[in-house]
Amino acid sequence: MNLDGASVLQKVCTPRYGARHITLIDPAKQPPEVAAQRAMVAVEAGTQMVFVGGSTDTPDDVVHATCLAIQEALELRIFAASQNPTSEEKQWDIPVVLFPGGAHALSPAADAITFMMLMNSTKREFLVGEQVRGAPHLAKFGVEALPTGYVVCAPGGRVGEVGAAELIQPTDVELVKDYALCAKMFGFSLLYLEAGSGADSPVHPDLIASAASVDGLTLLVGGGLRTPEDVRTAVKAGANWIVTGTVTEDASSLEELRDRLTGLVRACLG
Ligand code: 1GP
Repeated sequence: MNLDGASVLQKVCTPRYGARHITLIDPAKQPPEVAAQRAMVAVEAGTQMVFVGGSTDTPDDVVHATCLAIQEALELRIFAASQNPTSEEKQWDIPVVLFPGGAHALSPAADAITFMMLMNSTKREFLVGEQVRGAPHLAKFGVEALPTGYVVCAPGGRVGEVGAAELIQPTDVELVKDYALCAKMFGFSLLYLEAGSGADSPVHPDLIASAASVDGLTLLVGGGLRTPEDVRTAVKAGANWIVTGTVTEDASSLEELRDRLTGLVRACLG
């Protein structure tokens, strides 16, 4: 959704106190209508952006159906809020952003895409190959590209394996800073430090702090963040956005999801 006409990039990069929360919805993990219900609960709990993506092999039509279902649910909530003087339409003005595993997972129904270079991949495909294949589709769709340096840190999980990443280890504090500098010099606005979905341990706070010492980048951190304490540690180290996915997928009910996300969103304030 985009009510005020500002670009998604402007919204993402405007500094805020503490960090903001992103709910990652993997279209492969539930039908579109369930994805939309989960996204609405997430927004009620205070999440500020929805990422759609994650798996490496989800086809376009599944990604598109999920984006559409989420956008339609947001539109309905905006309409309902516009009819109710005590409700805020702005609460539902939430960007739906593609977080693709490759050029196959795109949708014109998204507001933007994290247009990523997997900077520590050893394969051309993830440095620039998939991006070259995806760019003409995105240009045709008019989906806004958010230029993003994506750096996979240990343990790295499936994205580390599939993306053939030379994983950043917890002690590689200088190296991660060099990646951040490099991202800035390429003109990327966002830097995403990823430990891998479902990781046993999140990105080490020393790595986050080192990357955050490079100014001019908006820092996203995700992978293995499950508890409010995990989130507070990442925020104190300098994360601007916290991404969580698994806690949404494995919640046993929408109520449990609401409780979990409320705790994580609060923790984003430090
Ligand atoms: C994956 O960083 C995200 O790209 C989210 O990770 O599923 O571990 O929350 P989790």
